[in-house]
Amino acid sequence: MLKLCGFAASNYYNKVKLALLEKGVPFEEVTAWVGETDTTASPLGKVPYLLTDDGPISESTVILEYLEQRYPETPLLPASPYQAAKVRELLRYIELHLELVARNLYPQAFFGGQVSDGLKQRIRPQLERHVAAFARLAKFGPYIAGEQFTLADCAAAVHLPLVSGASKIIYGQDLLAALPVKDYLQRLNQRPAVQRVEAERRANIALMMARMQPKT
Ligand SMILES: N[C@@H](CCC(=O)N[C@@H](CS)C(=O)NCC(=O)O)C(=O)O
Repeated sequence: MLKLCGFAASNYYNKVKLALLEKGVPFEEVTAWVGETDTTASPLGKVPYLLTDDGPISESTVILEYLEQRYPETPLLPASPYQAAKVRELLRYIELHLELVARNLYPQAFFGGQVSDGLKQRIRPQLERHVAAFARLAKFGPYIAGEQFTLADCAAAVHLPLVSGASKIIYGQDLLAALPVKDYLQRLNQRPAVQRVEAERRANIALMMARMQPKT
């Protein structure tokens, strides 16, 4: 049985969890908080990582690709090499050009920390440019890459709400507001797998916050 290691408040963890649920691949969840991970499985100590019969794998998108190859039933990539590349392109844009840039804002937006005004000013134009580029690729028709639910939706479902939320909190403006992201996320939320991931995420956030409180 596959073991997905990490914690359910993590968006990277949830991207993989959503793919596993959508594909109907059986798996167990093993809680590994940051600082408590197995560095032989995830050398940088990041989550998620996956334990397979052949050994461990780290890096969420590498895990997604492994799952596609290892469990080809219920594919989350189109059969056409070109269309599959377009899904991977969108997935990369979401992770690299939206999530990783917006992530600079998360310490203040979500974790009670502070981000310098200089950093906020540098991130905003970058994020605006990346959102405009993402808008040229995203289809929302009805899924992010077109007619099929794909790996790019697994990424969009977990990363886009944080990009919206962080920009709204830090800049007073949701930088994704011009795109039909809200309707799209509502559509995704009708899927049982997305509902489960979201419910377990909320429950785990409460647990994570309680762990972060200084002990008196
Ligand atoms: N590129 C990694 C990023 C994973 C990641 O940053 N996970 C966060 C939790 S959401 C983490 O483990 N942070 C702790 C750290 O970076 O040391 C992936 O795609 O799996």
